[in-house]
Amino acid sequence: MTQKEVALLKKVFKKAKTILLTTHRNPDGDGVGSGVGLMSMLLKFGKKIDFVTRDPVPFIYNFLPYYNKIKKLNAVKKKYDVVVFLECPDKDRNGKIIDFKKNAKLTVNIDHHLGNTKYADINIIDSEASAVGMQLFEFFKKAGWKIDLNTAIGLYTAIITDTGSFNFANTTPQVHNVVAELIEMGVKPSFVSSNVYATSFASTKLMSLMLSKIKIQNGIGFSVLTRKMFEKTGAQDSETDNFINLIRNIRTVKIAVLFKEYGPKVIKVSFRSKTGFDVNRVASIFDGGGHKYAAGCIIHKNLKETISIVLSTIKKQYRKLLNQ
Ligand SMILES: [Mn+2]
Repeated sequence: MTQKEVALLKKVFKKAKTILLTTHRNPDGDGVGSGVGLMSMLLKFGKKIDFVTRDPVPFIYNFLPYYNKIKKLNAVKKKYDVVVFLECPDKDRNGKIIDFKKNAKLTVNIDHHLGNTKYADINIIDSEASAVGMQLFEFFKKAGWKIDLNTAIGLYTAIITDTGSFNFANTTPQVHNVVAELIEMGVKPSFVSSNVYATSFASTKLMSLMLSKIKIQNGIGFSVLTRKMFEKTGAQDSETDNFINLIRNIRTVKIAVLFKEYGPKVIKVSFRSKTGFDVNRVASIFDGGGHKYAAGCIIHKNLKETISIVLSTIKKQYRKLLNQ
């Protein structure tokens, strides 16, 4: 984050009286943790803060400060001095709950996705940042704002979830330095992990069904989560965020794909890859996106057609690399 960006953000937050925070649909640890971290910081400055999401915040984050204050809304009614979009690569990713004209005097977009469309008045985009939590940490430090324990817990949660507990390719020396500071501030890693990685019995049953359906073709490992499997086990969609990593972990898998059936002809496709395979490129072909090693898209075909078109697209893109 440049000094200019820091100075601008500082000025915007100082001036605002009412601030709305939001993140993308199906909120994840980076969106929620960053939101909570920023909320805690801005509350100390006496700002009036609302934090809203289109979908419910997963139960695993209920240990986070202000968890009960995050509101699930279909549409925002009030007008705020500033609306901050965290982790939203495009205008509609928050679930279209904000009308740019009616709800915001000024909009701020803080994100690290490749291909962010820079839709806000102020766009702080850093695709090199490992998490939005990392961007906020940098901002607070450069702004000279003291990070309290509540903010530290939020940022730590953002960073461990987006780096897969320091396992993914975005785990940099900076990540470890920042996390070391957050732990020095009082964050207890075991407390955060025991919440974030706790599962329900239902989701474990769903996981076992998903695992039993894994297939591997030319280094592409894939599986499905059908409506039937959700109904049979009673697991929640929000409990399946980590499932794809179990496919990716298989030694012979180079690209992992998980097909999640949201409804008839609504298939959410998630991609994870290892070095050399840019899955953002594949997801972009289907109007999705994300990061180099983690991306996703939604395809409006039935499950069988979706699997076939996605696999053939990946094979076409990476024929040579996959056969190595
Ligand atoms: Mn993120």
